[in-house]
Amino acid sequence: MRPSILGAACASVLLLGATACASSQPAPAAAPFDIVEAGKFDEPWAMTFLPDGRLLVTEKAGVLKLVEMSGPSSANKVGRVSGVPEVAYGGQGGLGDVVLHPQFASNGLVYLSYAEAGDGDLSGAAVARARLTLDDHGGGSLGGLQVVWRQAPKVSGRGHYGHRIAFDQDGMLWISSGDRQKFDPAQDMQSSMGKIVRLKDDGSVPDDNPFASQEGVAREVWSLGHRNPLGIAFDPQGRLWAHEMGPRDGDELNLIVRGANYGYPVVSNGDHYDGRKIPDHDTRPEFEAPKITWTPAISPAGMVLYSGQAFADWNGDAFIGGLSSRALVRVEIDGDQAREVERYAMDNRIREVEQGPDGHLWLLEDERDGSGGRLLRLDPKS
Ligand SMILES: [Ca+2]
Ligand SMILES: [Ca+2]
Repeated sequence: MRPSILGAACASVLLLGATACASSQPAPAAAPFDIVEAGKFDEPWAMTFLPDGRLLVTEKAGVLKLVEMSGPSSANKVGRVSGVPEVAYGGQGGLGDVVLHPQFASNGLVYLSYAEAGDGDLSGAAVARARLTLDDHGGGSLGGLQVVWRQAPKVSGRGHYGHRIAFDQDGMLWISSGDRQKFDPAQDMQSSMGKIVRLKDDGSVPDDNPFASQEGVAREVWSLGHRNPLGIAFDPQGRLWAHEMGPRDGDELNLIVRGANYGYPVVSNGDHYDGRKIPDHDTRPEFEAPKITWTPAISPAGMVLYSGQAFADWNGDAFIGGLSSRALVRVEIDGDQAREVERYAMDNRIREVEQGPDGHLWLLEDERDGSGGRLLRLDPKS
């Protein structure tokens, strides 16, 4: 039986409906898992498991690591994969996401996102793919690197690259493209900033994209009006969920609808950091409203839709890492609605969430004051 999961704050507003409940914070939950430390990395950002159970981890400065799980965490062997493209490291920029091609087992293709330098101090997110070859010494190399997408245009600043990657069940490549802290480009169809992008696996634009009949950048756009989406994941029905950092408060979880406009920077349930108000979502119903908004912010980073057996009660739930909230957030999805049901306090900012081949949940902590970020495995309490 599922334990009672509604905290007092949530239950007290339950009569107001799911949305009101979702935007309040559940009481801290007692974790039904033990936390096992499985490694430590310099500014870790993302990870993905290989079919054989080994793990790729990106480090923001531009290093790709390979972890061989060999039982006790202290014995895990960590090697290096060479051939990573040069990254524009600084601020929020550097090496970002890592995902496998759906046919990785036969083609060996790995996709990486990163901040790419342009002229002067300009930079932009990029996604490249390359063939991974592993050696016998716990490391490997990337070959035949090919850039399949570039955020356009490159701009100044070092923030809000977004650049999370996911493949859908049809083998399409999806990229979240942050607004680079430039605001209005999120509404400009000739900028890829503040968009969710859908491409074929080689970076070409599918004919059935919602704006494929337009010119230029618009052709790659699936949805617009986003701020800084740092987590995207498909549910078992093939629907895409994406969270994004709000400005001051107003973090969002969105169900991504073909061609929809999510309203940033015209509307947000948060406001600007300098105190200027941004009209809330409910003032402009023509924009797609979030399924969850968080005030105070959780600073969402990383997300999986859980489908394992190790935590059988959690099948179909979304797990979201929290940076400022130093938490792992569990979200229940019911039809096209979603609500936060539990929040587990963690020691540190959580940057990335992944599901392992054994159904365990894995987390990467964010870098902490030059002492690295830990790789954590969550084991069900027996
Ligand atoms: Ca991942
Ligand atoms: Ca607002």
